[in-house]
Amino acid sequence: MPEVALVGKTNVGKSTLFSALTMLPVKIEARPFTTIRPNVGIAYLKVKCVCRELGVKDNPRNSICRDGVRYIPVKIIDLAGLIPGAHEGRGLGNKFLDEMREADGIIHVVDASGSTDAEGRPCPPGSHDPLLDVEMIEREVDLWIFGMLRQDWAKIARSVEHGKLSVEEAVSSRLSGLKISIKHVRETLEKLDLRSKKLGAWSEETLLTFVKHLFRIAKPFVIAANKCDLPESVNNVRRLKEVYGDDVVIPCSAEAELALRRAAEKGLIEYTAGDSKFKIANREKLTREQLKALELIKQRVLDVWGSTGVQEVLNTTYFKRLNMIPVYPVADPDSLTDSEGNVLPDVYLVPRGTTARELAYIIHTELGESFIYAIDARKKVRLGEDSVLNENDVISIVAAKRVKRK
Ligand SMILES: Nc1nc2c(ncn2[C@@H]2O[C@H](COP(=O)(O)OP(=O)(O)O)[C@@H](O)[C@H]2O)c(=O)[nH]1
Ligand SMILES: [Mg+2]
Repeated sequence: MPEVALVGKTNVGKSTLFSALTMLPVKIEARPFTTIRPNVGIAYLKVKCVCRELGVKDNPRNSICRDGVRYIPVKIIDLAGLIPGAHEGRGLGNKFLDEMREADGIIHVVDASGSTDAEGRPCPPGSHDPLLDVEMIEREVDLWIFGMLRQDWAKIARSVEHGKLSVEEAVSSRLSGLKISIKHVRETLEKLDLRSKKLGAWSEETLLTFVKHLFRIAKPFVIAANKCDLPESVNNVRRLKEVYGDDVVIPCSAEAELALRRAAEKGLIEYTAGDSKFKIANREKLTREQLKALELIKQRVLDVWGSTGVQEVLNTTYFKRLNMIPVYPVADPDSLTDSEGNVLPDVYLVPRGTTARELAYIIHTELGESFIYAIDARKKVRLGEDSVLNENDVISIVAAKRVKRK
């Protein structure tokens, strides 16, 4: 399952965001995916399902479909708060960095209202600059990886010079626990024009620059500009966007989202994650305080920002930053079912650019190995192994071996 990590300073709202994201987005009878550990849970991407367009009633197995909306589970980890010096093991530094290893992408949570100081202590809104926090976290992570590589650099350089390994192989194998691949290393070397330079001749500065770029390529991040319900956040969201861009900075209010999901769960309001409004379902059941709190969420969050931003944080991470697309593998291209008759059972997130054969490999190694061709179930045409898949493709793989889905 894809995995994303919440990183940030203490008290910026990581746990609140984690709670909001791991609440079920819709009511269902049996919860198919449960919390794994207290700080590891399941969150849901929200996409338009292909069921309505194809005129079928689906029975999802690896995801949930409600009212034509597909909810795709992803693993989410709430990491311990990071503080300056973490890369040297200060605070929970090492545990933190260890838990981040597996993540495909990172949600960097900052307190956009500026009401927590550099060490994560509460301070008056507007008195701390959240841009400094983004820089602090980036520095800690960069120095940590830098430390790992520098320690072994002479050894890595030798194995390349003796022709045992390519640069990509040597560097990525040292960082393999971090899900940093040969492709990521190659892209970074090319970007920085470092191909022709002998590893033994790299300065420490070159190595640090390399690490910075490598990490950003291997682990794309979004900045969740949290506490946007506080007016002091408006200016900071603008400043963050100026530096990191509109596709990276997503204003959000984790507290508002959590309150709305809880009220919806109790049947007090009608609301689904990502909506721009909610409807009061049962005014008599709400206390005066609850009504006031809901009114404030409307005025300070929904009317100002268009939504709480929480669903957008997750969707942006996968669809804009990690550049994933949803595709729907089926066994039978006519009935759109798996071998047990479930209609549109699965949705897979794959990197944009994935080919038909690569999808077969993702589903099952044997399916990839014995791949003959694929069928685009919508157009009823054959696809060769190198055909690049499109968003929302419904694909049936024809292979020499029949394999059961994982
Ligand atoms: N105003 C406001 N406060 C928030 C928001 N999200 C979290 N908080 C508050 O910030 C404090 C720290 O939250 P927490 O989730 O424990 O932060 P963590 O240390 O990063 O996990 C708590 O008092 C939360 O109620 C938000 O969206 N708006
Ligand atoms: Mg926390």
